Amino acid sequence: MNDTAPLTQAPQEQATLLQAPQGSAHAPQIDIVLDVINWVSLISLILITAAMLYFVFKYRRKTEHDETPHISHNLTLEVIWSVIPMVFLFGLFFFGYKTYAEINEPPANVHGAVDIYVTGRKWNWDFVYPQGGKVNSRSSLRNEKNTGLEKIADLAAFKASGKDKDFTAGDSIRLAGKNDFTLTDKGEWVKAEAAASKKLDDPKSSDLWVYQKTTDPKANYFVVPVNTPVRLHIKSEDVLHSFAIPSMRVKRDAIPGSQFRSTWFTPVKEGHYLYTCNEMCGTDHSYMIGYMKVVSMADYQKFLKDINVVDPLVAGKDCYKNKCSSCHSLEEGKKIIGPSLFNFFGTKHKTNAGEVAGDDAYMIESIKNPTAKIAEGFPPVMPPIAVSDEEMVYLIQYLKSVK
Ligand code: HEC
Ligand SMILES: [Cu+2]
Repeated sequence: MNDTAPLTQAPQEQATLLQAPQGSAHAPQIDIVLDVINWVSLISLILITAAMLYFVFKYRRKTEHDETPHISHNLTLEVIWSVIPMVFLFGLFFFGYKTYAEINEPPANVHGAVDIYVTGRKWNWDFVYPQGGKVNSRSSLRNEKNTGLEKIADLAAFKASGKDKDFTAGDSIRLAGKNDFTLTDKGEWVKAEAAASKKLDDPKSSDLWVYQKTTDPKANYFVVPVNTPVRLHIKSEDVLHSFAIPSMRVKRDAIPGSQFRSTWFTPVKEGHYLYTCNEMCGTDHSYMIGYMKVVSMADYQKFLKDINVVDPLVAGKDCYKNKCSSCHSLEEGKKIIGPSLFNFFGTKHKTNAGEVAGDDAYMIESIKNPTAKIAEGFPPVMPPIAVSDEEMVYLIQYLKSVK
């Protein structure tokens, strides 16, 4: 994987005036529906407007004594103009709905599919890989090696570091607290209006930083392999967000709570593709952006190794031992304070809210909001347990692996 390849060198198809490039296998299907709707709308608009203008002219009142003729209705005409568009619109609906349903309900068993857990918060995204490791829309590596932030005290030190060569006219930096500078087209750093450099400001930091350009894809990419089905499982930690990759023609709301919403696509071309938050979620909503990098399978494996600083099953086991094992055994039928979690997944569980399937959603709900449903025959004593999204992915994998 060539980390340093600038955006412009990526084999990225150009967007047209109306549409982002078709980056996923299902993109053409969606675009056909969209094109049909657009063309039909445009042609209808022209025909209806033309007919209207013609009739306005033809049937205008010609003398003071013109009387409007009495016309009640014409059954044949009315049936024709109702039924033909109806058949057409139903066809369009089914065609669109089929694709919509397909991409929002990823099948569970797709051979070789890649799963990524996407969590939005104000105002960045986490991408957790079940193989272990995480990428954030702010930093490309889990251990924050590559946050794009570096402490630099003043302009002289900044220039001495040679970092200024990476910036082009219009870019801003923040040095030593409130000292903001913008690069002019004459190549000079001038003191900037605070508002102008706001876009490169990290709300969490009052320290001495210089920021890498936010357009640098390596500062905020997540990586997927080409020609492989990718399942995204999306959720929010705080407010409503919406995760969208226009070129892949996918978009799914990120909803706070225990439920991951899924979507899937198969990227068909290597390159960089912009992702965005499509829900107005607060001040820095528009900076919840970054790039998805589509690479070869070999490069993808290499990327996984780069970010894989934990073994998911070991991390999952640690989480279980530290946070659950005092109340839940993993032996069949062995109760401690709560029920055994052996074979939790795939079986049904009796609760005060009826029978519930043992799936990821019920597991996450049990941990975050234990009193939502109480297991039959047990006291409602389980406290809500702080388990981060990343831990959750590992914990669930571990619990599934215990047989
Ligand atoms: C202080 C004890 C305690 C701890 C710690 C605890 N639980 Fe529980 N848990 C319970 C009790 C008691 C119940 C049954 C009552 C209920 O459903 O709330 C329960 C219920 C559950 C259920 C629902 C089981 C079913 O069959 O319906 C799940 C799933 C669960 N816990 C998972 C976990 C996980 C995972 C952890 C660790 C992150 C954990 N619990 C930590 C006490 C605990
Ligand atoms: Cu958002």
